[in-house]
Amino acid sequence: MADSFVNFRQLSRGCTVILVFAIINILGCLFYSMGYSNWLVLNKEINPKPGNQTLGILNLLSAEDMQTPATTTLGRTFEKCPDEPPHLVGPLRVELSTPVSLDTVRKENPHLQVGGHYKPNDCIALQKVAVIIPFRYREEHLQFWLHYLHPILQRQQLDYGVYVIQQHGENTFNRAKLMNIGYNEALKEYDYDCFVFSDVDLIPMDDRNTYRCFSQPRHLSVSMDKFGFRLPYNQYFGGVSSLSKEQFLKINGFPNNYWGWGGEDDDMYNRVSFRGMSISRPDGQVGKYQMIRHERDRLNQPNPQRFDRIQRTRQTMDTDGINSLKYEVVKVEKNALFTNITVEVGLS
Ligand code: BGN
Repeated sequence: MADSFVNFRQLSRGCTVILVFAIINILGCLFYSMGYSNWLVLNKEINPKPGNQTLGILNLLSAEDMQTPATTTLGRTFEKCPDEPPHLVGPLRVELSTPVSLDTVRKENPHLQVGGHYKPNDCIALQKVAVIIPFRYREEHLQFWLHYLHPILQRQQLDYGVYVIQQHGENTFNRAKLMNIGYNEALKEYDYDCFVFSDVDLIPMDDRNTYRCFSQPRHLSVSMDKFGFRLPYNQYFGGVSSLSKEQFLKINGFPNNYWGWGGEDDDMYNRVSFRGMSISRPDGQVGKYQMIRHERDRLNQPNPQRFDRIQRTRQTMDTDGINSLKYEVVKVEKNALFTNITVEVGLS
């Protein structure tokens, strides 16, 4: 009885082993045939058809592959960047107590090209933007500006270049004329279609405030800490603004004859409204800015003529502007983070 019980157990163990072996074999065959067909699909995507390989990346895609949805890695290279850049983070913390060296900023931005240029490598930027900064004796501000702005502009997927226009010598500062010079010099280099004019001491506190152009001239710095995060007055157009090439030419650019602090931005507001355009603005959250605190510049005292000048914009704007601009370039330096153009703007 005990023997027959043992034999029966051995017999059933033998059957189980054979059954398991058979199942493994069947599964093996199934996996192999599916795996092979997958490999065929994969191989078709990676290796283009012979005869389509010669003319660069675009031609890696056959006519058949070009019709596949634009989600393929290769196809995406040639698409326009989206209207809403996907890597924006919204509100930003701006910390201005510890200075940042240019060397650190360089290391933080390994994808910049010489002269402070960048363009996205996975999509075609919607606009080509020159960022113009009028400048003199504000090295520490510029370091903060570059530290904060370069990463933001890259997240905004812009094809951009940064131009620092430095006024040579010790004459009274002329912010507006430096803006005109920046426009002119940037266009000598590249076919920009949009110009952002920014003071060096203004840092945006939200990266959704896109440094690009809109259907109307744009005022970007609408909500500055200095003014309690609101507009100081409705017509205020100072700080950071953007105009397309077409909008800029329509108003004959900036005035050239505002020497010293104040009024040139109000003249710009007048120019825009006299040409039948309006000002577009982001909302008060997106348009938040922190201003780097500083003393008034010794060579940029309030301009006593500004009150008269802004009364006469309508009469002066056609003859004073980009069409009457005169200056001399003293030096052009291209460094890793910006193009530095030193100019002689003349006397007040
Ligand atoms: C205004 C200045 C602007 C300046 C803002 C904010 C004038 C013109 C005479 C009324 N305008 O008063 O240039 O950007 O303050 O500081 O001074």
